[in-house]
Amino acid sequence: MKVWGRPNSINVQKVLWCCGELNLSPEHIVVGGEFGGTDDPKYIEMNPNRLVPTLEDDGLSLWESNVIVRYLAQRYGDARMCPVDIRRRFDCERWMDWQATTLWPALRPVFIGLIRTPNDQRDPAAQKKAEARCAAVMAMLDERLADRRFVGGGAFSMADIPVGASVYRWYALDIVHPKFANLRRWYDSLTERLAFRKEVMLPLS
Ligand SMILES: N[C@@H](CCC(=O)N[C@@H](CS)C(=O)NCC(=O)O)C(=O)O
Repeated sequence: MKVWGRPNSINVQKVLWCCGELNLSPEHIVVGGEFGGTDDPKYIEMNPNRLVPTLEDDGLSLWESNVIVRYLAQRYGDARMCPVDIRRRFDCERWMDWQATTLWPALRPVFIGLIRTPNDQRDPAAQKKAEARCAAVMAMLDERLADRRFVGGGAFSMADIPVGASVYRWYALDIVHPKFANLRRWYDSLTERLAFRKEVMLPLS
């Protein structure tokens, strides 16, 4: 098994964290961003998006980080990691799609504005607006976690991975974080997981 992608990419982090949870030890090939490699014809054959991550497993090439997490959880995980019951399964799926379509689009501008934008090019008004939008989205997650230990229910599952990698970034940013007791309790529990610490809790860059 091979995972292609630079370690500071949130989408690569999801995949490496998932591998850690499943006790898988893929070969990790660092490509993308300053490392290049994503425009090589061989890479484009695996991933025509020219983005990271890409997974190679058993003759299969997969891209789209949340799809890779689903694949790994179903193929190598148990019924907690990837629920068999169709309603529980799709409850998890929904939160994984929510991360890609709602949470990350809200958080990304805050992250880019503070971590990847030089001081003299920052737009404080846009930044403030983005932070407020992000807090509103986090409030929804806080509510979801009011009566659940984890995003998918009582046990850690694939649903925690995309959302957890995003929430690490949010807490790691130097912004005002409204007090969300449920979210914080869940997040603190993630910080006790070895693979989360190793693959996700890295300095932001
Ligand atoms: N929806 C895709 C997005 C992939 C993506 O945007 N990856 C970024 C890094 S987070 C990327 O490849 N950027 C260009 C690069 O690193 O060369 C996924 O979830 O895998």
